[in-house]
Amino acid sequence: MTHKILVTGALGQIGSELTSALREIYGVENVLSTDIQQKEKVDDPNYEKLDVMDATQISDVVSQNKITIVYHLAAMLSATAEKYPRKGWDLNMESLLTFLDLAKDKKINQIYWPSSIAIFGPETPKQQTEQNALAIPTTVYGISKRAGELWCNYYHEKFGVDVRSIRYPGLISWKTRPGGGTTDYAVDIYYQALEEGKYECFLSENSALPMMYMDDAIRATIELMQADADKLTIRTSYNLNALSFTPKEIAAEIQKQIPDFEISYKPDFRQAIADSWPASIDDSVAQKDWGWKPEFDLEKMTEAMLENLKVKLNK
Ligand code: NAD
Ligand code: AKB
Repeated sequence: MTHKILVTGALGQIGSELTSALREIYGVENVLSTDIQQKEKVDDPNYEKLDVMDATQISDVVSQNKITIVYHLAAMLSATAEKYPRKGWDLNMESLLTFLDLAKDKKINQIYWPSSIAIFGPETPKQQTEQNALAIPTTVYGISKRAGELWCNYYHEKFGVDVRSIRYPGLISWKTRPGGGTTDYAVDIYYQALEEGKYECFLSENSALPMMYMDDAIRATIELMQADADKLTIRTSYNLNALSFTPKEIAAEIQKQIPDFEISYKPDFRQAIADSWPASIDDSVAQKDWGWKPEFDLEKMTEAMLENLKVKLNK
């Protein structure tokens, strides 16, 4: 059977790269990218404007295009959701429930929905945070992701919905800039290192957070979606590990290639968000269930980021 795939939030940091990766596997014609932008403004032969707050429009797009699998990425991230709590909750929750209901009614076969390390809170053990560690999030984003995970599990248990999820750490990429997250500093720092030779970080020098290079995240997503359903023991969302570093450590890695690069620190409201999250993640369940293994460490990622950004920025 040919898969017909819908990606929401496809113009975002993950969506832009996931759409290309899915199209390499399934063909451009079988992967419909959607986002809130007008069609005329988007250079993509298989794109449609789709507001995920519009359940009727979603249902129409799914039936008109005979969609079988949805990668639902549209969301509001941690820093922005702290500014617009109610809007963040509505966007992150309503849209997920719309897709879960479509799967319950057998209109689609499979859903991918990303969660985040943000589901954990200040009471969670910080180091090597386990799959089922205490998760009492204190951000709107974290609350919405934790609630979403529990809804996914509920729809799976109660209605047999095949919904799969990963708790991504902060994702680092060079193709599309991130939008409104607390881990965005770890992308901005590479741009500023090349463009300005210095960076003022909005987190303090020793704030360790779990992170991952985008290539690993895309591979993990596709591997999870292609895994045998009977191997999956987690239907909330899988912990996934790759890297853990502080602003000071990433700066030192950049200085290996740009010796004059300077970093300074001016923590803002995002510091409290970062302080409530784990510093590193235990992903032994994902390793055991579907063989997850990251490929990029801090050194390899920094080489890839600087090399690709030099070309992109003409440096
Ligand atoms: P992003 O902010 O880069 O992209 C989100 C996209 O959603 C944007 O293109 C935006 O235009 C679109 N969007 C917003 N409102 C919409 C609406 N009403 N209808 C349709 N589209 C709408 O986000 P991202 O970093 O690509 O994240 C994608 C998913 O992955 C989110 O669920 C996010 O919580 C999750 N996640 C991301 C990271 C990360 O580091 N990037 C980490 C953990 C989890
Ligand atoms: C954010 O910082 O909000 C995201 C995330 C870790 O979910 N990058």
